[in-house]
Amino acid sequence: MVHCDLVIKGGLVATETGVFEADIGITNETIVAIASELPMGRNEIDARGRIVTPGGVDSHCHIEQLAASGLMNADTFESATRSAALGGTTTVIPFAAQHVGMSLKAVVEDYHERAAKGAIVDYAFHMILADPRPEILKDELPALVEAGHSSLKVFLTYDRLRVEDEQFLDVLWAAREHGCMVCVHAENHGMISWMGKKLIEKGLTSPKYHVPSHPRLAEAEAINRAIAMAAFIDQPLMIFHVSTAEGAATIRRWQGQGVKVYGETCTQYLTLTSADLDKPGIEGAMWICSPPLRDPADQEALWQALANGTLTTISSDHAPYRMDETGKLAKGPNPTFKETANGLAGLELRLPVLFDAMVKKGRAGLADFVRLTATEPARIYGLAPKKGTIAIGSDADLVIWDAERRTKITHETTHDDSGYTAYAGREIEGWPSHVVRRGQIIVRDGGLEATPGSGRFLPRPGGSYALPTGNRTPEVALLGD
Ligand code: DUC
Ligand code: ZN
Ligand code: ZN
Repeated sequence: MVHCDLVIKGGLVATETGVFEADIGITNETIVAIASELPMGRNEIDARGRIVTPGGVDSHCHIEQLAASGLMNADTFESATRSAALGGTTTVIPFAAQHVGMSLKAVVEDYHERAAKGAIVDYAFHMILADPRPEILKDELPALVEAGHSSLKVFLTYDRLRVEDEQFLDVLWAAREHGCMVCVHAENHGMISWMGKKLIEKGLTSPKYHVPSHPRLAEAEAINRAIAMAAFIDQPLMIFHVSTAEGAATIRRWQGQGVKVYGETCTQYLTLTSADLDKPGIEGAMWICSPPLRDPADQEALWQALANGTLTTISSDHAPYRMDETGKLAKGPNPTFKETANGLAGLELRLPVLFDAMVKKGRAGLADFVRLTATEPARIYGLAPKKGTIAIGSDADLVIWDAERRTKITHETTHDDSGYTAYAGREIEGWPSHVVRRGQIIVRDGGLEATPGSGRFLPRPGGSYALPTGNRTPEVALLGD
């Protein structure tokens, strides 16, 4: 009789297509059997009465990333992925962020070195292109895609990061040639910049004014423009961090015309609102992120957009900054909203907060939770079926949930290095008791057992996903391939 390295006994196994009771057998880091009664394994976890989901795939998070302002975010690969693992996420896609003048190749090498040293969970990188000059697109990009870096992000806003429309077209064109996914931060730069200046001139500088400084229409306008350009070239596009009802409706309209455009939203847009920024003094700065938190009506629209397939992933957009001079208060103890670093920590709490909202409070089912937090992100970014699902042949990345455990979230209960959590005070039900990464138990009864550097890079070949539809506009077709 063949004994597996590890057997997860008798759990309620959840996949995107259904939920069933089974044993899961694991050998050599891989799921090798799923059956109602497997022979005893060399190791076992008793999961009777527990839910078993695929390890989370967080396809948008910023780790050990240098901002254009020169500010380093609060986490190293070790602290960020420690918090990810404790919250049930076993795969992350952070960024390798180029700034103007830099070699993209050197940037990617640098992030590789940092991740190899610190990462506890498996990882790939999206490359941020802030300076898509011809030699980067022609000489550096092809080799990087060949090495497995087949997704990239561009910004349509922010000084020193944003690309102009013509540069964006260059990026879309190169991505199409090399088979890359393109992700975009879609907000109208002029509207944000103009509105920010006007608010500050009027003395409206406290954290809550960050919200109107990123007008809702700035998001819808830039999403529409970005999709129009991607449709013009016939290049698949991911709209990151959709925060408004109008943004989601814009994506849906283009999807209805057959354009290959995907949409992501994040935990915070579904579970926090702009009211969180309206606190005395500078406290509201803890909730400053971009796009900003919105209204309950937007939350409702985003849930609906997830239910009808307009949006297909929920990421954390983990972007941690401490509430001190190394982070949000780098410009002094009382900065204007414009001078405050944008971002929240979220790697650890993404799955527990969503499990509570979707599975326990009934916003969606367990299968939807799995699809939106693991299976779809893995599929969209070329990691499926190795990651994001429970199936024979897939990596044995699993979370065993104590679905009844109640947790009162406090600043002290999280394990990243930002020093606070935007979800403090919330009581949630359900928490990962065990987390398995490639067959190894990395979290046991809530305690971490993995070593930094044990996470592995996941190369993703260009042209293996994110394929064009073949419907280029006649104008662009004149240019040949
Ligand atoms: N965009 C992101 O994707 N993350 C953090 C801040 C931002 O503007
Ligand atoms: Zn962004
Ligand atoms: Zn982000």
